Amino acid sequence: MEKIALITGATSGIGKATAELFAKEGFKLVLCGRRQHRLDQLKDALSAVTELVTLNFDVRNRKDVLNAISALPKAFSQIDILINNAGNAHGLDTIQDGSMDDWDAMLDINVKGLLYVSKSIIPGMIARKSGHIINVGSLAGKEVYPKGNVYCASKHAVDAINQGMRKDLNAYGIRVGAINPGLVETEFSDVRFKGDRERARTVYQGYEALRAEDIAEIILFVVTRPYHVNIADLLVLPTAQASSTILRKES
Ligand code: NDP
Ligand code: 8X3
Repeated sequence: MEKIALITGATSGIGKATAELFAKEGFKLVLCGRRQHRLDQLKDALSAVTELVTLNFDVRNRKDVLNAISALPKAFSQIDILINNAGNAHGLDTIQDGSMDDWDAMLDINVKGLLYVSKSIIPGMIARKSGHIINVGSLAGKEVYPKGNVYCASKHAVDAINQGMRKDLNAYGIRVGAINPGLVETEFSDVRFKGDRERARTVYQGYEALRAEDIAEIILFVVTRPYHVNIADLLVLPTAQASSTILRKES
């Protein structure tokens, strides 16, 4: 039987690339996001390739998260693979200049949203004593860079939650692991810089950033290992990037 994967943040970037690759590999999909037109486009594009349903909810709204996931049609209700990917940075400011709205967004989406989605799916995995959770963290969950303060805090929280889930779910045979990318060229910087495309573009200029497809391939590798293999924590960087602050640019 095909495995069922639920992917949050499937409307763009890493989540979208993962949805497209997983569809090709024959996974049944539950694709989540807020932009309905993007969910519709995904449905149109991927329905010919695999069976899928889309769910529209904001991960910040715990009632909507629980309602949407608990109302999944029976054929999609037993999630085998949860990919906790939805998230973003909002702003890049010193702690003294940071906006409280940006702080709320990052902590509510990247941390609490990930928890709400997980809480909706883990009970079923426990009952079936099977499942695999992939948490998309970041290099920002391993290091703190200037002006990264709260985004880095949110991804350090994902790192802690990843470790905590692995320990708490060990008794049930559920695999838990994190993928922590460095710079990936997606809509991430458009969101961080609130639609300032010029500023967003400069983040990826002068070197070869990771592509969303690179991370999707790694996620596919992680979930297709034999059951006794759990890839617990991966850091994936562009070759040009050695750390949050060391980036070799050609120009
Ligand atoms: P994108 O901005 O391209 O994608 C973000 C996805 O998250 C979108 O599908 C968006 O969908 C969804 N999302 C955002 N906010 C919410 C919300 N409140 N409720 C539901 N869904 C939401 O960025 P990436 O693909 O780059 O980011 C994916 C993950 O990878 C994030 O967790 C990010 O922190 C992490 N990451 C990214 C890196 C990078 O350099 N790009 C590096 C390291 C980690 P919609 O707007 O439709 O809701
Ligand atoms: C995204 C990578 O370096 O912009 O998590 O924080 S970075």
